Amino acid sequence: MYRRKWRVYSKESTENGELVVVEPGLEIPNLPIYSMEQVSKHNNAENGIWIVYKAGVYDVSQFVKIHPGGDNILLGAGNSIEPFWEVYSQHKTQQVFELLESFRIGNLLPEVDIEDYELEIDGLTLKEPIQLTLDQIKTLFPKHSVTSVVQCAGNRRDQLNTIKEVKGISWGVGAIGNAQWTGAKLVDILQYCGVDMNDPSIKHVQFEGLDLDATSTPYGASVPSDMALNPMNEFICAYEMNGEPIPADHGFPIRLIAPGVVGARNVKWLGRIVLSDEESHSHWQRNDYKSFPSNMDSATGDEFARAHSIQQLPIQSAICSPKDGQPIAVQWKHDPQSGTTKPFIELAGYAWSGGGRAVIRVDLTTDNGRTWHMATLEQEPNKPVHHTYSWTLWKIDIPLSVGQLHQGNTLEFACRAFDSSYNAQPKQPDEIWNFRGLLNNSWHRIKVQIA
Ligand code: HEM
Ligand SMILES: Nc1nc2c(c(=O)[nH]1)N[C@H]1C(S)=C(S)[C@@H](COP(=O)(O)O)O[C@H]1N2
Ligand SMILES: [Mo]
Repeated sequence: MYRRKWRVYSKESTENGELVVVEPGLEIPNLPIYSMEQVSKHNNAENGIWIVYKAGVYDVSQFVKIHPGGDNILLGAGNSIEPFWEVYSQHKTQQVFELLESFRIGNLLPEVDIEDYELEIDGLTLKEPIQLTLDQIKTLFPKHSVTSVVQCAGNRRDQLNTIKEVKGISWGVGAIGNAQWTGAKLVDILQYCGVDMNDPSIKHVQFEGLDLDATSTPYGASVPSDMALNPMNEFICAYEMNGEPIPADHGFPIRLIAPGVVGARNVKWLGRIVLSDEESHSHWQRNDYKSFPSNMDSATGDEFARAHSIQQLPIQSAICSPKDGQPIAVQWKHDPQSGTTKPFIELAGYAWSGGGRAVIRVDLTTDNGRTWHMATLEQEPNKPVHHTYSWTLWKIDIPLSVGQLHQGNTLEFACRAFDSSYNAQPKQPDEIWNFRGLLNNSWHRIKVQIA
């Protein structure tokens, strides 16, 4: 461990540095205040590496070189590390908290003032807009939890980029997350406000974020009302993510969770809900998040207007371990059939489908689809097969032959999944290519070398 003299900012700490309990990320009076925007610029060696934990801002530029978890720490560079520490929970110890506080440089500017926060509900069948405070949302309605994936339509865009350049961040397999979200059901809120949910003029439910884009327009999205207002679909105005207040980056204090629907409609920092006969006018609803044939390198306003907005996503799967290009160590295990030990390699990843369709099978191939091995699935129990919104984690031990084991030998794996409607993933990405690089759900392929 890193023995150094801690400067401990805990309320309980004493003058001589002997401490009782360190609670990390508390606001400390009189430290400099930084906005998330300022922090985000410190995400590289040149500007230094800052991270955020709760209300704390930390400069970890020196520590990143000796971090026991290696480069993983850079996932949080210029950003909040809270979601990562939920996963790598070995950080939640007094020693790590002390270490963290020793890098403290400031407090985070609270982006949304909870005292002033209001959610406005407006539009068709309402006489006038209605405002709810955070407290009302938390207390007036039953608390409902749903485990739901938020996946960007651009997840796995990197593969489309290798075919022909696409516009957008070149995401690998990581533009997806799965969490338990807790909050008030959208239908309960609307009912309380007096919305007539059976009125046929309501065709879309629009959602607005509190964040403004470069043109000072709020982020906006909409979902067709038959989807959003069906209680079986479990749309919620969430105030908790994995049992904690939602981290700032993921939508504090309220986020719309639209289970089974593309990430872009899961509006963070939710400020307004509008019942309407038309889709949101936001750029992201009308002129983006739509797919076109691969011969088109752009689309006109008319072409965008005619194209269908991405809502429920198609069946997706990916291999997360080992990583593409990573050298791998072969493992050996006892084979009860032959009574000998045999070589194998362990693969693991995720699978998920939109619209609530559960994953029913994940297959792996080592011979480009001639033969398949079925993976073991880890699934959320007790959810109806057409109302499952969590991802499925899968793993598999793939047997190798002794002839494959020589050092430097390259092995190629691909995975594909099926959902409860037996929707399948396309074999090739070129069938999917579109100029924004959206909806890539072709077989996920990795190449690894025997170490
Ligand atoms: C995005 C943020 C971070 C990620 C993803 C991350 C990831 C990891 C991983 C994967 C390990 C396990 C390494 C192993 O067991 O071989 C680890 C260990 C560790 N990390 Fe981090 N880390 C992050 C941020 C930080 C920060 C900011 C600190 C500084 C306080 C820190 C301190 C440590 C320490 C002390 C250990 C060793 C814990 C132990 O004794 O088991 N990490 N980290
Ligand atoms: N208010 C607001 N909500 C938003 C966005 C945004 O920019 N502003 N981005 C959307 C997009 S495109 C995605 S993929 C997800 C990402 O969610 P995450 O940051 O929790 O992973 O948030 C969605 N909700
Ligand atoms: Mo996205």
